[in-house]
Amino acid sequence: MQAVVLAAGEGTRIRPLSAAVPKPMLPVADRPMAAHTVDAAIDAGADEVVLVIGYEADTVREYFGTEYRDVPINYAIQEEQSGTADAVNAAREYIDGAFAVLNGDNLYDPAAIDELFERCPAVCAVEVDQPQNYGVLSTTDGTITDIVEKPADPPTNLANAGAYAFPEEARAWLEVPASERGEHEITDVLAQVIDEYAVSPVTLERWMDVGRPWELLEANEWKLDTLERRIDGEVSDQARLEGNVVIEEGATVESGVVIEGPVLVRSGATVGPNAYVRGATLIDEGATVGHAVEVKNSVLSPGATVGHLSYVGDSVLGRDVNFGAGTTVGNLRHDDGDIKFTVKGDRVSTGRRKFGVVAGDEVKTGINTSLTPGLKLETGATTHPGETVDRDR
Ligand code: TTP
Repeated sequence: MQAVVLAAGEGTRIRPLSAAVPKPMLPVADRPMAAHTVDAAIDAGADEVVLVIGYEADTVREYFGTEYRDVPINYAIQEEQSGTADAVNAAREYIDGAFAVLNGDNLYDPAAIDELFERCPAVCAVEVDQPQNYGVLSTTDGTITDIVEKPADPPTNLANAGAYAFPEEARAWLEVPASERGEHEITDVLAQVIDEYAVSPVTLERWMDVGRPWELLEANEWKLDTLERRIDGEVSDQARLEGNVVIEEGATVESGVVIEGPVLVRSGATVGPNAYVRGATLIDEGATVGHAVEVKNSVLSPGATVGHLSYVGDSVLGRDVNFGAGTTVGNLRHDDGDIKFTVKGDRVSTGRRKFGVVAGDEVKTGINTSLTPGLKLETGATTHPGETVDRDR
């Protein structure tokens, strides 16, 4: 079966992290997010992958190339993001048999993708508490009979998880009219497949749709925890590594460092001396965690530097960020309330008691900067020495 993976989106809700990298290429543990999806498809037996690309397309092309894990990769360009059916339609020239459609910004449990491929025509479903916020699937005798978008009175608690295995005939059904919100939706293609075929639901044990910055942290919490302990880098005898810790070849951990997994330190990164890293943290390629720095439950993108005497908790730091000595991130409100964050101009709850800051690429903080919880620093933003920053900039 062929797999069409949608990766044309910018990810406007995850800005500024998507300023130079499309959301599906943001790091989740040891790979870009979309690579988890492509790997799951290949493990399930995909013999060709078509990546639908658009925003910052070259980043995707450079990573996957024309062959990835011995499977041919093709690219379809979606010029304008006018919906998921339109995205799959952009890949139509490559489709010549049954095909799967997966989202490059979703994380699926890989066993379910195996089952999806086996049971084609099939769709992945996930049990949710509030089905009225999703596309809801109705089933009779183990077959899907209907899909309704965001129903006020949901017939089941089975939400559509956006992973489909379609018969070849569906290739001719990709040109659907625009929906009420003006997009050509893949769910309208699914509705036709449901009319013509017995479509099986495949229940996912675990699934994530990564849309907003704190969901990138949660994606890393999930996938870092699946890594097996491996120490290939240079680690001082005076360092202590506990639990699920991966130190890649070419990474350095100096003396006095304590790391409590799950933590991944990627090639070219350095930690220490005397640093404390804990709780689902990714220190990506070439990043630096220096002397007397504590990093907890965070993502440090390639080249990010937290050089000295700083605290970073529950935060995402973009590429080549530089935190000056003494930069301290607040990640908890005194009233213990959920931390809010600005998404496309609106303050929304992250649902998290602990959340720090999101710093776009090349942000630089002056020495002794204090950053309040839920702060967004745009690409290239700077702070003065000694400043307390409590408004996005
Ligand atoms: P979304 O998460 O709805 O869109 P997005 O990725 O652009 O993010 P945001 O809403 O924050 O701007 O998209 C779901 C998936 O489908 C994702 O993998 C991107 C992909 N997609 C396309 O490839 N083309 C499209 O026209 C649309 C709407 C989505």
